[in-house]
Amino acid sequence: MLKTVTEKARETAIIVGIIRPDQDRQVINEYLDELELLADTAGADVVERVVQERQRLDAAFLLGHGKVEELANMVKYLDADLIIFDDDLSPAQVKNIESLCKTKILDRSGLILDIFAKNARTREARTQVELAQLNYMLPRLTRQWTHLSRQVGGIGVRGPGETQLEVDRRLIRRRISVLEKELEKISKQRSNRRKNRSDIFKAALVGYTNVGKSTLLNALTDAAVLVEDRLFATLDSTIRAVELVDHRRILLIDTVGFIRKLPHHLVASFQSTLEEAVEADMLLHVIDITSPTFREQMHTVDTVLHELKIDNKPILKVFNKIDILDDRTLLAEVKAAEQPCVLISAERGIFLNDLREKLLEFVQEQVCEMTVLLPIQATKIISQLHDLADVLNIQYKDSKAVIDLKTNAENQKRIEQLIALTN
Ligand SMILES: Nc1nc2c(ncn2[C@@H]2O[C@H](COP(=O)(O)OP(=O)(O)OP(=O)(O)O)[C@@H](O)[C@H]2O)c(=O)[nH]1
Ligand SMILES: [Mg+2]
Repeated sequence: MLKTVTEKARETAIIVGIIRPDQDRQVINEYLDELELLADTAGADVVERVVQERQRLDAAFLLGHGKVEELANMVKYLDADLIIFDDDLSPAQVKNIESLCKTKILDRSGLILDIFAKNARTREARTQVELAQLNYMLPRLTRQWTHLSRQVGGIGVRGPGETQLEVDRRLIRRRISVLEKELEKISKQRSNRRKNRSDIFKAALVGYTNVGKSTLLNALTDAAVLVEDRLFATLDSTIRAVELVDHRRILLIDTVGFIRKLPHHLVASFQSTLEEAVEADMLLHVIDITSPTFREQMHTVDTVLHELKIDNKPILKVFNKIDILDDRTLLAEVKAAEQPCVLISAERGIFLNDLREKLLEFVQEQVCEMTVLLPIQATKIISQLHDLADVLNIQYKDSKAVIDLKTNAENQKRIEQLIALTN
């Protein structure tokens, strides 16, 4: 039967999960719920879910050979456009399953990359996604990509005695290095912009995808950031000023969301967007308390923060969406176990003042004023102080420089170390 164009715009997918001996079926089903949401975001409707219990993963097919044959029949029967695996597939597994099932095969990482590519709007986001995609593609390059050099214009790109595959690899590597240089440039521009606002306190919104980070930014500021019940609506960082209860203004930064099994290349490429979080004075870890897997989501976020080496910053946990929470006992439980935290609804504007007050406490604790005494000759250290703090005043007395500074707790430690060097 012919499909109409609108029907064809969305693809149909079968999703596949594996239960290892140490895992339970319910957890795998929650992973598959999330995979289904990812598929939906990418533009595919899931028509079948396949779960297999396995002692160990098959090197050639991931699943048992019989199960893959079953999948092949299912593809025919359901006219599926693709099969998506929750587990990572090796390039060989993709090839083997593809040749048996005669349809597109994707794993979770590939799917996430696809969504990122679809949602990337700015030059920076696009560059980052393309870089991640090429890094993902490189080891998976097989004959199917051999059209690449023709696209670029075959003449002049083919070296003597090279196979098509080698040419493609070389083209990709060359493109990767162009993109890396481009990102370096963007990152420098960003860091210059950041220097201009270095004296203002900054808090970054971090958290699992779809928990309400952008909704919270919109609720606290006049930002009109896109909010969607889709994964990875935000790929760029947006910065806005927020007024606290004492009318002090701080900056709030919206960032890209995290997810379980975030592809490694993606985290690396998004370093430049996430630099805003790296430079922040504190983090607001936003959590969707209504998600059945919110504890695991928190753990995923902690792991990524650790990878980015920013888990040492002060963190305020913000439990969101309490307006639709059925299990009210959870509120007391979380309050007792997860301090410092606030429980809010960003969408309904519930308890946002609690959040503003808590933020102020963090700011007051973080912003410290200090006076340091240095020998006048220590000009190098004095100039370094300008990078680490706001220099409020310098006076020279008895061959000493007396310097009043305003800084944050982290830089205060560094300044103390610098001063210790002069003694
Ligand atoms: N009921 C309820 N829904 C909320 C609340 N906050 C956000 N949402 C909904 O949650 C969904 C995701 O919100 P976003 O603000 O886009 O989430 P995000 O964390 O920025 O997501 P990404 O940028 O995609 O990672 C949207 O459908 C919002 O309307 C809340 O307090 N209560
Ligand atoms: Mg967002």
